[in-house]
Amino acid sequence: MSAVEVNFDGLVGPTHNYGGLARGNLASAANAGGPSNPREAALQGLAKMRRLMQLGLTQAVLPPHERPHVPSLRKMGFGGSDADVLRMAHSASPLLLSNASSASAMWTANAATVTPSADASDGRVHLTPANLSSHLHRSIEAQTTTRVLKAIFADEKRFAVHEPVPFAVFGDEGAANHCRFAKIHGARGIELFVHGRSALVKETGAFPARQAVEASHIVATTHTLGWGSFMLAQQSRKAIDAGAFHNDVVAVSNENVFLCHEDAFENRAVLLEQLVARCEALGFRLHVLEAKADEISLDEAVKSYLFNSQIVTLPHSGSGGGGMALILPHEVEETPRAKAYVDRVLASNGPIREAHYLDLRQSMRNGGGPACLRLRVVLTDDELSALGAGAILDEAKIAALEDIVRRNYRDRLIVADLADPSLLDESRKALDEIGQVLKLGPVHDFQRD
Ligand code: SUG
Repeated sequence: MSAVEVNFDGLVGPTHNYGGLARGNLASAANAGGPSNPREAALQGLAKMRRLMQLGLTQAVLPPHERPHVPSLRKMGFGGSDADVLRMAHSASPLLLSNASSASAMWTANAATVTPSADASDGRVHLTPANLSSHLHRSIEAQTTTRVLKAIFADEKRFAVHEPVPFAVFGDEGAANHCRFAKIHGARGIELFVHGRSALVKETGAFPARQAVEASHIVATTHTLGWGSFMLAQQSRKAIDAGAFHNDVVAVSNENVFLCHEDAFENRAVLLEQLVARCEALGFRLHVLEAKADEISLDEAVKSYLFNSQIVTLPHSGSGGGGMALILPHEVEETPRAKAYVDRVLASNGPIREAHYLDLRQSMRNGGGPACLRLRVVLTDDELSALGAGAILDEAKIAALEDIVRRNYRDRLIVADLADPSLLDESRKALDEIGQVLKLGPVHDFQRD
């Protein structure tokens, strides 16, 4: 079946800030409390979307969420007007307000896990919004994400948008811990669900392992994947403790290509052997482009975000036979051994032929690279034309979003600004305008009251 991969990037929100909230995410910790530039952040993200469109790819966007999230603060017992809620939350605990104010929904690799219809036994596209229960500031994303996905993937004959994984103890971080391999996007593939721990076993290690194997299993079975269509793998403790809080910091796949670090997984040799065999059974050879630990250390991988690149199949060369491009952050160019690795991949005459380096520094400072910023959804032509809302981008929509950002977003924000009621008003105005461009309907709580 012919199908394309659509990247749904998260639009950076008007309150993008550096709260230092994410444990095990070294960039988030290093930049805690520093000033952010939401306008620049959003424009950098939109420039990436435009660049992918210029490469001939189908690009879509998901909206920012309301932040500070007043309904969450009200649930915590703060009352009165919205301005009162902000003021009281700030004086009670700036950290609490900060948790209700992260623009983290921008990293849509954590919005959901997606199974294309080619893999699912019931022939539908399945989406499970991530519960993100490992961190308070992210756990409040699931409800709005579910509404947004239901607005876009509304046609229940073709799409199934499930509820997030139940039981907070079963932490699910979405597609950041999910890889898919197939001869071409539209063919039946094998899906790899990566976890860091079992929710039933006491954790050890410097940093939390966010994804529970129980959550991965629930998502795989809910998506009607039969035993032959998915595998489970464990992130290595070494990688998590080096700052790979999601597997997409040390591994990325596209069709028949797997780019990963040697220390990404526990039992790596067995995993790779089984994966190669499964791909062979589906009729294609898997190209494993593994970076050895002595070529690139885990520290260099985490610092540069080499493996958080996007690998995209370029339409002009047709899927499967080659012609892929890497979309990388500038930080890779600035890390000599990571850049040398990319150059070797390009020179190897394999499927990856091009590398594009982009400036995503505002997002990178919070630990979000190119791959974090996008949710991949493989869609057939029929599914593409059945999408609700107007999330698929064209040049006019990108220009309209840039205009909204330039008019409404601030160019400097520090955590103390989050208590400012006028920031909330500005943000809601921007969200209303974005919703109109994307024809989303009332997905935010403030639009539904
Ligand atoms: O969950 N950072 C995010 C970055 C997510 C990146 N996504 C993927 N790897 N797919 C996180 O750690 C920091 C927010 C703050 O500190 O204010 C944050 O949540």
